[in-house]
Amino acid sequence: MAKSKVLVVGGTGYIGRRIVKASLEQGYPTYVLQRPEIGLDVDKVQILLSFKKQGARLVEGSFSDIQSLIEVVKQVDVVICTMSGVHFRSHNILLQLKLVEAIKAAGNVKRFLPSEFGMDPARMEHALEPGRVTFDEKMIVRRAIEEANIPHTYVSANCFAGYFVGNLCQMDRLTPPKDKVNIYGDGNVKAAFMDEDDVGTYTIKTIDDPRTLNKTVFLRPPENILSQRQLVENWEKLSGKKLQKVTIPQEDFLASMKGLDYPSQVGVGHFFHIFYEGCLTNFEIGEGAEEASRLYPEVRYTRMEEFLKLYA
Ligand code: GFR
Repeated sequence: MAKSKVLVVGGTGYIGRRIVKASLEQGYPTYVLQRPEIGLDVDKVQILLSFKKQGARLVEGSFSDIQSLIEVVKQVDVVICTMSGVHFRSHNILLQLKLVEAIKAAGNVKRFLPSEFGMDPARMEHALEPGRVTFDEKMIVRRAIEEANIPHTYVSANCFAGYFVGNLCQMDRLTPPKDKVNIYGDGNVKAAFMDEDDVGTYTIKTIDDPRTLNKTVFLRPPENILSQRQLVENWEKLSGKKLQKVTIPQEDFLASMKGLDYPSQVGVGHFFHIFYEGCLTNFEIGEGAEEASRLYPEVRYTRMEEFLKLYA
């Protein structure tokens, strides 16, 4: 069977570029959407050109021209969208409704992976304001996909290591703190962490796999289920230096939301659900879902101990 042709929408972004890389590495004919809105963003243009050099095909289309999207979608079998839903970058989750419309009109797409790659929004009905907007919007997109009967896979990638591990889960930085580390509650709640390249690898593994059709695939490999304290201990071993631990009680953490700008309030809500409530690990992966490392035991996923070495 010939390999599916894969289109990545959002291919220059933080996760999209790992997915393009994985698609090329795994030998898929890879198409990357090139939007005129890229304008003078020279970094994005150069990323696109480097993909082209590696064998990807750049295809032009705009979200303000549905016909152009339909023409692009008609050329491929699989569509993966990685449009950002992180508020301090950009948040365009609902723009995907246009893409859903185009996929529906084109009628040829065998699998659509919308922009998810975080917590499972179906499990976040109770989420706090204002952060819940992320999940509410992802659910609106899911509903549109399912109403249009589009074959799909939802990838729940949990915590990207670059945002959560390098900084030992601190919200004001992306590198390890030097002296003091804020610990959320007792610090023993388990979360799940993923190297971003592994997110790309597993995502591409799912696209031609009948076992993942119309399912949620959780990227939650057993050795990457860790508490914040385990991450901190890991770093202390690597750096040879003990950090001062400052316990943040739940009430204080939630109160800290007041007065912050909107993107930070969204972030506090998400961190609350992850590190106090344990929303990434307080359930079994059951009916209608799969876990990636069980499906693809051949993938040697990055352990966080190894990931943290980059920062030493
Ligand atoms: C883990 O799942 C998710 C994470 C998700 O489903 C949706 C969004 C996220 C966000 C996090 C919280 O908003 O992705 C990155 C992270 C963004 C963030 C990091 C926000 C505020 C911060 O101060 C921050 O510090 C590193």
